[in-house]
Amino acid sequence: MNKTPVIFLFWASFSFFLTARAAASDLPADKKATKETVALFNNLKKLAGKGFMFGHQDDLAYGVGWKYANNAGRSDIKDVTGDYPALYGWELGRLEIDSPVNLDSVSFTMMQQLIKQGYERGGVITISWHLNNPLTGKTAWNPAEGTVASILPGGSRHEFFKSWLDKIAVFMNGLKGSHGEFIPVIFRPYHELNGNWFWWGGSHCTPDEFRKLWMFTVSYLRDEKKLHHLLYAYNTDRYSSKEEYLAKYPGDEWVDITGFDIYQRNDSNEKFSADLDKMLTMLEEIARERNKIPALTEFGGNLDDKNWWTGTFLKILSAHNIAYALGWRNAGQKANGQFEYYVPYKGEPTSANFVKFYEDGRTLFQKDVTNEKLYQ
Ligand code: BMA
Repeated sequence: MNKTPVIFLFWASFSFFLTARAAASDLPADKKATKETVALFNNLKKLAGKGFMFGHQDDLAYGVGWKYANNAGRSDIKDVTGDYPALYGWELGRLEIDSPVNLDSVSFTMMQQLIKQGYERGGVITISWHLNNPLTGKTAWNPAEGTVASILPGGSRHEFFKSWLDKIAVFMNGLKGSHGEFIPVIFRPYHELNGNWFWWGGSHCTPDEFRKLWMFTVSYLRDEKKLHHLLYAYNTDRYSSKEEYLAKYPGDEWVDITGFDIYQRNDSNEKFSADLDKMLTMLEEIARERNKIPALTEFGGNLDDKNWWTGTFLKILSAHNIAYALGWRNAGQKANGQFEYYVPYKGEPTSANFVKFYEDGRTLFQKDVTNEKLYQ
């Protein structure tokens, strides 16, 4: 008997399977995403095998002991390494109430310019949104019961909430590169969604309400406002199981990046390392199973240890394949007396160790990603 037809059939169905998979993995949640956004999506996936991008929140706006104004071009990361981060985090909280500056006093006009600078250097932009409570008018940290239900379609605050998303759309539409193309943005709304501190978090809404909020937000921005330069990042805080991570997950067609936030606070390096390692392992499994990009969407370590960057953080991250890690903001001395920073600044005790971290082949900074041409 001639076996060729059987082999051919097998081969044909196998290659169809491969093509279908590749096609499915080519496009983000927005099937009409601009070509730069699609390129970023695919390049971030590839990047996860080479190393991870180092990111910093508000990096170009201020650092410890300085504010933008007359310090154009400055960055705490650049002061220490001579290079900028690969990823820039920005924050839109209070844009929704027409404030000219965000909740951390960064002017939105300036933010748009700085986003453009980072992008023109080949860097990546991610934006979070600590939006006020749309039911009470208080801050994001006011978890009044019923807030999420009130802004869903049919809810008493739904139309009002749409006016907030309209303002997000105006801001995003203002992000253009020098050739008139939209600057791709990794948008990260409703973050730390399993924690109880924000009005959208934890027990303050049901899984169904959260999913509806997520899907409404994505479809409103994408289909109504026609924004096609956003990738969507779903992110929890620390979590203990894949079930917990996915409890409010809206579905693969609504998400591009899967991440979580982690702060070491008073944990020993051993405990922090074990926790981080365990969560990254689960995150990578989730991302692999769902064809998403795994990322550490916010982190903060214990910088009392001078060797934390290579001795603790890099040791764990080297054993994993995530696309990026975003260090939170270097606020410095705050009005409430707290001294807040998460990455080194000139003269800070972990700086020398951070240079070693920078020099390691697995960490990617601005010069590395400029070479990667992530938008092509
Ligand atoms: C928190 C702190 C606050 C800040 C908020 C939003 O973790 O850094 O100072 O206002 O994030 O950026």
